[in-house]
Amino acid sequence: MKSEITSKTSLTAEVEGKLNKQVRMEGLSSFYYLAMASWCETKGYIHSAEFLYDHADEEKMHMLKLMRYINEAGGHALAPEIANLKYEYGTLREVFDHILEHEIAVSRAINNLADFCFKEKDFATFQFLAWYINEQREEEKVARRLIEIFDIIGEENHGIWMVDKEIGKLLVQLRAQRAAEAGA
Ligand code: OFO
Repeated sequence: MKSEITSKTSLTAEVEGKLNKQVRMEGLSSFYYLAMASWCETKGYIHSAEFLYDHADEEKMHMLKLMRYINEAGGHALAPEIANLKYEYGTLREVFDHILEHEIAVSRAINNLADFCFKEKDFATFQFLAWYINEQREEEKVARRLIEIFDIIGEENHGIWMVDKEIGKLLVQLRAQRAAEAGA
């Protein structure tokens, strides 16, 4: 149980509320990716499915990192409610177009959050968010690369199967990069 002194926090209610909003966005992201992974798997796009299942785990990690920060700072992280998922897609390309749009929206949300924390002089949270700013830059880069794969190979004839394979190769590269960063 928290004593009066340990329950004191420098986290303002407003910052806590906004961080919890971001927790929800990351949780939703994880489930968006899961829904897309499952759709891909049912259509036989096994490499894309693997890529998206992997990314669902990444998003869950983003959510947990925020939750742990809120609680450590004396706030209360709220596990998000998940609703209104999209389960059907017309094409594989539609899935990846959706991802780029979504990641751009997440980057904007993180930037607005960081801007708010800076103006509030909550420099600890501002500094904590630097990790997310870098992560979003990386995620947008990957999302653009995925779209390039479609544009370069094309989707006609066996093109879509090659696209799926290339997405699998990109996942191998990203996992190697992550392993290298973790070992650094
Ligand atoms: Fe959490 O980075 Fe994507 O959404």
